[in-house]
Amino acid sequence: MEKPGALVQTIEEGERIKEELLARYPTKVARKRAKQIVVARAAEGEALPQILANARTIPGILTMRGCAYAGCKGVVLGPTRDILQITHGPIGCGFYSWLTRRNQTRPVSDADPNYMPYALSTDLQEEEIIFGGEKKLKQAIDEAIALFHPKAIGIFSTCPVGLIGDDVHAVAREMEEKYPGVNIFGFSCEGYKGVSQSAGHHVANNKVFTDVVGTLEKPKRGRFRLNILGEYNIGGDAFEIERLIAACGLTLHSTFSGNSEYDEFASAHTADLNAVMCHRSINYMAEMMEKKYGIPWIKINFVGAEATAKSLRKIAAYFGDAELIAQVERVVAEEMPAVESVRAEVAERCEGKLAMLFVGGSRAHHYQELFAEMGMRTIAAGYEFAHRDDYEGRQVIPSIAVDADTRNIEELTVGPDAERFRPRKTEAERAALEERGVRLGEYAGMIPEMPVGALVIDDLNHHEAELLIERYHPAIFCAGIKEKYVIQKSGVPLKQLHSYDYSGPYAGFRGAINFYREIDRLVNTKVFSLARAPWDDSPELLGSYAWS
Ligand code: CFM
Repeated sequence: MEKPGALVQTIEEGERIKEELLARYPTKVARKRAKQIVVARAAEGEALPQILANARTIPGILTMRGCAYAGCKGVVLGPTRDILQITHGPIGCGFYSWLTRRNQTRPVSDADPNYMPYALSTDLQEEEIIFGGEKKLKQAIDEAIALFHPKAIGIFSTCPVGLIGDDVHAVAREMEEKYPGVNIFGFSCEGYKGVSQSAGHHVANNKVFTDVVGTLEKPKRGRFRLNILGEYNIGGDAFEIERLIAACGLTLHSTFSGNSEYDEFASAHTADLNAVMCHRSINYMAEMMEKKYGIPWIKINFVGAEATAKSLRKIAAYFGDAELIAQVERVVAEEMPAVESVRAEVAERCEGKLAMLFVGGSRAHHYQELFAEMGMRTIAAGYEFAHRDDYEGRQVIPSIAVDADTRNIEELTVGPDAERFRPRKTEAERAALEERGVRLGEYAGMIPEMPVGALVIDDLNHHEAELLIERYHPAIFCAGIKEKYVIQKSGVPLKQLHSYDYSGPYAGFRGAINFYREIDRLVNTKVFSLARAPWDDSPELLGSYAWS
């Protein structure tokens, strides 16, 4: 496996490509983009480069980003099956956030509710945009309760709702009085609320924390009880993770929010550890739960076989039980041979090939592990919307400038709960864990783990993607559906790392095997290099109208 610090190209070469990427921009645009593109340096010795992130996209640039509503409704709440989710807005927002991410769920029994196959929306029309949509929202809630009898309803605001001034929180309160048995809460996640999806994550975290977590005292049984935060069960990832967690003898109390249900969120404060997978989307929840209930968090990653083994060991080390530690070793030893044999086979064909990863907020980091295991090298990577801490590590948080866009999102003041605050580890225990390499509340970010010379590009755009492909001809480009066909027309296969195209799981040991095989197929087929884009042959299409 390629170690961080290995050279993928010289720093000077990286800097040269950066200059090229900037060359076409007007001066002011180039000045801003220059801060959003850095060349990875050695992890030790040299200081990490500082990157500009979570800043507004320059108007006119074709960004890969989505909106705050997508981050709140689609991402954080979307994968939970028994919170009835009503999109307050025009129909398109509800429709396009409806399972396009391929998040899956598995109710415990057929009798258990699963609302994920439904897309509920108030379908706002011109009349409501002019005269207000609150009445229609109340009607929608009446109707939804009569049909589904849910425990909880989430209302998600779209752009026009904010513009016309509908108060979804007042509606939620009023309807909760009418239906005292139903927990109804609204999210101010209007699409324009922040510079990207990231704002929606924060809005979602806040509301779930204040209105759901801690409302139910129903701890699951087990000696080693943890929550997994920031895992969303894309392509069945959560099922593989659940299999491993159970095999190790751990009790998964709740996942935020892959394959999850309302009661698990509501009683999540009773668990003893939060294991954070996607730092970007859910670190707020981890921090707030620690402050209020005393639950520490650790960063884990189940993408990559090595990373999975490392994460299971880290969890076991946190609980510190000898039998648990031994059981994790048994599980790793059982799982690894199958992984290793496929890995060795594909590495022969994939060794040295180049990958580029441009995904939202954590996969551009996590999936580098899988490529490295296959002997592939990451030449360029970046997040659509992550923050500086996801690039450089959490130690930079105090130095991140707070701008107007950030201030737009409420920052909750959280203190210890009068009755339920219970530090799970003493200061001495925390220090002992640190000594053994289990760092609580810590995430070192993507850049320190990247090969030296690789390009790190925040909020990549269309022009830059095309230029990168021209310069490097990577064996594979990882991004999403908006990029997929444009990239493939240039002869480079694109793997969707949001929805996984049509496959998965990719997490855990079995997921790693799936990924090795899929990538091997993609990078070793000739089909993409044989394809010619229509504009290669006829750069200009001429047509004529005929009248009769
Ligand atoms: Fe976290 Fe995600 Fe991601 Fe994300 Fe997303 Fe996603 Fe993503 Mo698409 S929560 S930041 S907002 S790991 S939907 S499951 S793949 S952009 S890299």
